[in-house]
Amino acid sequence: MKTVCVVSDLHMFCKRSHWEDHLQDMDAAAASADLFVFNGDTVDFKWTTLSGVEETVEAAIAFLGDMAGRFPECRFHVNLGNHDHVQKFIDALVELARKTENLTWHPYYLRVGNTLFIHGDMATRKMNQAQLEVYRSSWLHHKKQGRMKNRVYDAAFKAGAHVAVSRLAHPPKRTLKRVHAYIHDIGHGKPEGVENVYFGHTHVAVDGAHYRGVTFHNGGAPMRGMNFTLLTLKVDALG
Ligand SMILES: [Mn+2]
Repeated sequence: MKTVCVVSDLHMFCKRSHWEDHLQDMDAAAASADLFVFNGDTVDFKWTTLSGVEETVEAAIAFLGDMAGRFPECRFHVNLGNHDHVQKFIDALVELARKTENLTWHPYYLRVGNTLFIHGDMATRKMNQAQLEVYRSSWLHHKKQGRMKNRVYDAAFKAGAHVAVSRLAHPPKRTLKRVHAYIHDIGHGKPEGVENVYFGHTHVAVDGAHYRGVTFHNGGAPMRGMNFTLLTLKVDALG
């Protein structure tokens, strides 16, 4: 059996994320895991507090390269989410993966034995793979949002609006229905041997919910008022 740690929606460099509070736990997990999955929206290019996309790419690549370097016994995998499906980041990831033996990335998913890791954008709007690709393409050249807009969002965030919005936008049953439909579309459903799905995106934690023979997990997000957990699991195969 191999040990896998999965973390989603860190939203690094977004002021509203407390991602830095979890760095020690992430190090501890990486020290004992065989595989560490960043499950999308690891980096927030839309709400970055750094000067822009370039500086954010640089900081994100430095962070990932540093982790992979410090834990050579662990394999790192980066799935993209909507917030980090950004062309300049993709270009830099290609280069990082080329020179980093224990790091891989994929825009959409990672399958390991009976377990599938996906970001989960299709929970917000029903999307098959073709529709998800169209949606993601709209993020490729997304610009960092301006300071005024960010301040307005900060104020709404302090009032807890994000908690209400996330829960309203993602009723548990509909979320599972949409994610379930998507994994069938990409050929990684129960008929193809998938029993566990780890996703994120909604920021709403899901602790082993069963839907049509598949078990769904979501570790939440490190935002105020939301639950956040580094999830650890065992798998019987490392593909
Ligand atoms: Mn997302």
